[in-house]
Amino acid sequence: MTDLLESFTPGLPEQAIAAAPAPARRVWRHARVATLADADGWGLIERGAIVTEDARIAWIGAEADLPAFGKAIVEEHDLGGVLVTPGLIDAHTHLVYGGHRAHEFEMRLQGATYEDIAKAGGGIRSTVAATRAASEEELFQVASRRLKSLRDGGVTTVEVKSGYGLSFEDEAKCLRVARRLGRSGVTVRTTSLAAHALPPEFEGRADDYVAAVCGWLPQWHAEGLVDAVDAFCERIAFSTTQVERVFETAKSLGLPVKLHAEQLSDSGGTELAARFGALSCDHLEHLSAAGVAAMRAAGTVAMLLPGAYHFLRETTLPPIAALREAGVAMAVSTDHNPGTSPTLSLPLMIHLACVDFRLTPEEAVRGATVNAARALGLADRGTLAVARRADFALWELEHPRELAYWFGHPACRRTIVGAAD
Ligand code: DI6
Ligand code: FE
Repeated sequence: MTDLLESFTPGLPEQAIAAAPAPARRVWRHARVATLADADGWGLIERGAIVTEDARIAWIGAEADLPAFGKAIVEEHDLGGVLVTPGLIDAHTHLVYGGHRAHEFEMRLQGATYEDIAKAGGGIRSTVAATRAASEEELFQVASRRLKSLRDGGVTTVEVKSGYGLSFEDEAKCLRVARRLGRSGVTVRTTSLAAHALPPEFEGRADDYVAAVCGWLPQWHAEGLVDAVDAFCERIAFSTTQVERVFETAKSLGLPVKLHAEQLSDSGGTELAARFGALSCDHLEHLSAAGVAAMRAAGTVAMLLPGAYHFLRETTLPPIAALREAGVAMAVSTDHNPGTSPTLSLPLMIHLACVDFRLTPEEAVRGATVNAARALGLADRGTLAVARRADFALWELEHPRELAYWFGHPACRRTIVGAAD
């Protein structure tokens, strides 16, 4: 098998330089390709090839049908028969934070609940204290390592939420870190989750905090720090009325919204989010039939987070059958965060989505590709097709169903972002 790094030819041949700005055209041959390009099925191409031009796919099909590009090909890669899928998309993470909460995990194993710990001043607030105490550089260093782990598991696009700063400057600090992470190659979409928890200085003044967040959002937006707006709608966090104010501000700025909804109880957040045309509603363990109908009507993606379900030892499942029946697109992400889902493996979430939530392997893989792209409002990725982003993951596997089968194995051989690194 040709080693991809070794086969990379630094510098362009003279003719290519003379022809600049011709695109860097690469051919990736000898691969079993799962395109996911049709509405159903894996879209398998047994002995496939992909031609990329810069960061886009220019041609994809059976290697036997490869057009003759001649000298226009600047690099050729023999993939040695590996499985190629669209790069995975982790569309719900809280990647930027200080410290960790292993001690709370121990407390929960001894019987304390997540809500008990939150009410006693632990939980999100303890991570807020650690995040405020950390410098921007420190946060960047730890978050970079986390991002590398995600990428080692096949991820080429990731959403990163703020939500552990909870002040104007600390939220901005986390969003800047997220933006900087996006310069590493992996695409990063940033989300403001300032309405995640009530910071201690606003104790007993939730409405005032929400008003402050509504004042801060336009400033973060003006600095180019925010791609979307999220909130935690829950009895231990913010009410639908408060979330509505945050969403009104987002709307006035032209920013899409999404919502942590019905995770611990049914608070009706989903219906509210659907009214604002939310990209996704996330968690959904306690989603009602009315919530499913609202999501269907709005075309909102159901973001399933089996890591948090597992880690909190939840017993109420999201209404998967009803979502499927209604034709609501289901996505799967890590929800990486220090309190409820400290995982950095999206393939492991694909496995849990099958075993615990009863998704089929194809549904789960679509959840981490096609539907995750939709949950981020990104139409240019999630499948392998002409004109899409040339973001792939290469797997030491024979068939994509194995992504759901093996668990805890590092099967990803390499990710390719924008056709190169
Ligand atoms: N739901 C979650 O699962 C995370 N945030 C949220 O709104 C948990 C965040 C944490 O416990 O630190
Ligand atoms: Fe979350």
